[in-house]
Amino acid sequence: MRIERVVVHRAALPLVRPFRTSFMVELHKDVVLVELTTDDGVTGWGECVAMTAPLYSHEYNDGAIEVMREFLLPRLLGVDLELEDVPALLGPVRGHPMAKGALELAVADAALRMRGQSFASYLGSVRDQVDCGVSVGIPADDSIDTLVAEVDGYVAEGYQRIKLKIQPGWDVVPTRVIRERYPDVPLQVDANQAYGRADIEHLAGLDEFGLLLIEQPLHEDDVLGHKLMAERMQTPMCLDESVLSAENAEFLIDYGACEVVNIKAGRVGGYLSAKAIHDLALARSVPVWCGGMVETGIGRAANIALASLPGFTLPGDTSGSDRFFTRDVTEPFVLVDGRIDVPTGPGLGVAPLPEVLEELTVARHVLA
Ligand code: OSB
Ligand code: MG
Repeated sequence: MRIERVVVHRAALPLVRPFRTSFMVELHKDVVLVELTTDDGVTGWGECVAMTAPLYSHEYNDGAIEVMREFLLPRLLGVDLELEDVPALLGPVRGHPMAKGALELAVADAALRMRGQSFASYLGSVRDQVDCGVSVGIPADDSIDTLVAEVDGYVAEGYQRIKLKIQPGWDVVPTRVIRERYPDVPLQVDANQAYGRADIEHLAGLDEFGLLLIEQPLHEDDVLGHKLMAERMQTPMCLDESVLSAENAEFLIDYGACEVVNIKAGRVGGYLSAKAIHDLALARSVPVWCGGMVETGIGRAANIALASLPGFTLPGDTSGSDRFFTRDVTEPFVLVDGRIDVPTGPGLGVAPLPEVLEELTVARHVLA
């Protein structure tokens, strides 16, 4: 296939409630969707999971669009393209995994629609539904009551695992409250790098709650700190921001800094790289789960397909569309009995609803 046209759609999706982490408060999801058309007239969609500002990682949406236009797309245009060639073609451009991943996903959707194959089947899916967890932000009003009400709602909806966002001053106490209220619910915490090595003893206080894992407590570069903390704590050490490729995942695991991997395709340059990390972890019996970046139905469809691979043995941040949005840009993904059906249609199996996209779009960029 050859790429004929690429349009980026930027939309602002209101969130059902503010999403607060140790690094930011999000009120609207800043959506970047890539629409790619091939010489056969087939359309593929991808989603860039960067945010407005470079606070989770170095990428941000204005920069990602610029990098796609100036440096990435020119490497794909005019080439008779196979999906599997995309990582090598984009490889010479250093970094910018989320921008690369968005283009790779649009190529994958188009290529698989042409073949009539679902993304899940292409990746090596072994299940028709995936077990779903939910990521619970820090309450905007710092109130335990607000947290409890939100968690009560998710437990009642059937989520199979709760992840609490933590930060200094919001860690052991809220975790204890939720653990005492729900003694058996699978529970984990995510700090998004908010702590330092001096906090290891304090965070070891989380061990009494029988958590599934603690996610990215220290700076992404502090590999030794994560290893020391993994040795000090019983709670398994899970890395998110530190894991950037299959090569560094292998190092982090073998070094002893990473006992569980949060796999996010955007963070590692796309779904082919995500699958390589899955394969490596599976070979080493390291559990993985599918992370999320508050995706619309486009990225959510791809994540649910990824989460249906055999090594994804822990519930992911693959919540229903209504966890974040009153109206998704695609048909919504709906939680049933704590699970979501893996899309079976060709490619991603979903596409933006034209009227919804039209209504929510704030800017359009024709890149090619
Ligand atoms: O660290 O996992 C994270 C959302 C935005 C940026 C980083 C993270 C998150 C989440 C998951 O916690 C959100 C989701 O359910 O999509
Ligand atoms: Mg995380």
